[in-house]
Amino acid sequence: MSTTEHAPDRPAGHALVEALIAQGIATVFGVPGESFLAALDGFHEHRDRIRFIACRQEGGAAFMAEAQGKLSGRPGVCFVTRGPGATNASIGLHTAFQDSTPMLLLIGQVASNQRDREAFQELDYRQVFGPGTLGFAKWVGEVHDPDRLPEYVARAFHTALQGRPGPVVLVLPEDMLSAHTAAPVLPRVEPAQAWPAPGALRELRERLLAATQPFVIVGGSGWTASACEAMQRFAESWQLPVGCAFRFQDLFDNRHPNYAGDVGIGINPKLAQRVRDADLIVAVGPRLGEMTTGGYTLLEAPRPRQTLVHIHAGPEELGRVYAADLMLQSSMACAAKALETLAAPPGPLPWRDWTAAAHADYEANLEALPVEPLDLAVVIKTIQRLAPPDSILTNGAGNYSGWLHRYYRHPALQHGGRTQLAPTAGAMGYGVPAAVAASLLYPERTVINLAGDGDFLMTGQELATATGYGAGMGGRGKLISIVVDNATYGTIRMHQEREYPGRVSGSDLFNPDFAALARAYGWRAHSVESTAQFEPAFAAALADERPNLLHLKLDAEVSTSRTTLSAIRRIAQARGSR
Ligand SMILES: Cc1ncc(C[n+]2csc(CCOP(=O)(O)OP(=O)(O)O)c2C)c(N)n1
Ligand SMILES: [Mg+2]
Repeated sequence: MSTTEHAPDRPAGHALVEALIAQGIATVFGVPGESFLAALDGFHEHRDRIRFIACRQEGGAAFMAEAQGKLSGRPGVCFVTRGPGATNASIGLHTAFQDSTPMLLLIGQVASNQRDREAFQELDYRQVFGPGTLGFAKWVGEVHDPDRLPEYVARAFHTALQGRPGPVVLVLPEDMLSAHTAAPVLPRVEPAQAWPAPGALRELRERLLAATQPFVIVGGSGWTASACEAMQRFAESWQLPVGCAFRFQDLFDNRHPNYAGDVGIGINPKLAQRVRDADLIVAVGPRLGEMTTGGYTLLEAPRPRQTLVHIHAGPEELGRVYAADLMLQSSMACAAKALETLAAPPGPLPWRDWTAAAHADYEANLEALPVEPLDLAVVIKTIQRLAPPDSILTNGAGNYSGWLHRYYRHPALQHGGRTQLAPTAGAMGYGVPAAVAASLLYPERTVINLAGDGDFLMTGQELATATGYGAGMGGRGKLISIVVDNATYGTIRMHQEREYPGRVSGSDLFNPDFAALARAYGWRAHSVESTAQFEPAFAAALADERPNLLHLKLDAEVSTSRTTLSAIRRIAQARGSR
């Protein structure tokens, strides 16, 4: 969209909405507040081009915007009111920060002539969300001059997208939003892309040629479908094994013969050993956080035993934790294209068997001993078999997610976008709002949420948002939430049994009848207590014209896809409890 020299005089709240439209935003998630009525009026004014989805809690709204950022690669937008609204939304900001997701949080602020009095719900957002390397936001801007609003919005989009993507906050005093301006909006922002330096690429090639057991880890944000394709061609020509960083499993085709598995929580022990045994790690995009590095042990911080090549879009990430042997600052789109131009020597490379063994280990890890009466491995494999291949899978935090990550095989990111929406920040409550957002944004895609019983009730009220806006209704794409109810905060119980065996404290849960709860929200629902009951219930959900919830009752004893609670307790007791 081109800018005009002069825009008609209108409230800044309308200009704000025009600026969002100019950035390609057609959906904003939020909870309304009296602090931004002039902007709400702007959404009404431009309702044929943009919609404001009214959510039921700002935590859900912020997760939806974060999911929008993950799916589209452009900043997802969340709009909330001051104080209580902003603090509720903070979980989504934190997730976007840790997950490097572009996102914009708009906050209505007290009127300028009330500032600094601790006026009603007043907070100083530059202090609360103030930028830092361990923070909530890359930038917090407060707009005081309505004529400069377009400048702030354009800067917000640039900042969210460039380098390491992440969340930004714009604070909007209510009198500024209702003041008039004739300022034209600025055109759509495209991020500047950094390319790897040619000398560094030559050095990377030399390091590859010197390796005997190389290993590639892909992760982080800023990937495109063509970057993933280029990455695959690089892996093929150099015959490299590729693992995906924690919750970035959709960056490399999980069926590809070079795929080695996900380097995350509950990692295949053989894969963990392979990462340790590698002599060269090429990390393309991940920031190599605690979950991807097995608590900084698979790669020891700050100086790993393996030779480390770290490629990241943000210069501030390079050298922050790991003293890599070679660092390349590049966006993923450019890095992958550059990597595929590296000419590999002809014929089989010395590590060809190492790569084949990595994939064989991955395949073997898909096998599981049967579990009675309800087998989550079979549940995930059934989802895979019946759901369309471009389905979007969402989850929050909890042991239940381990089965999804272990058994679900994601395709590589395609032109339709990502197929995995999961918080690397480990925020419970993420999966339901992420699924609702995905379903609203891509009504033709099937969206499947897997939630724990603890996880689900943190944001389950967003089922009402789905119903209210027709998510997963009538169209081709379905919306299904699968609640794994083990009547416990199972992950915490697992840690308790390991550290304080037999001393359960604070982790038991009383649960509602989740199927009845879903029906009350206008969803259809099924209760599943055995493996045999799952497939017909899931097939019915896939055939339905309404969103469906499947309530799965699991024994708390089934702790993870690898172990049981009593086994954890036995080992801890043998070790001697504290
Ligand atoms: C917002 C938030 N609060 C607390 C935690 C700590 N936490 C991590 S997993 C977990 C339990 C999850 O329980 P549930 O959803 O029932 O899944 P389960 O582990 O039982 O499969 C908790 C409390 C967290 N990660 N996020
Ligand atoms: Mg649970």
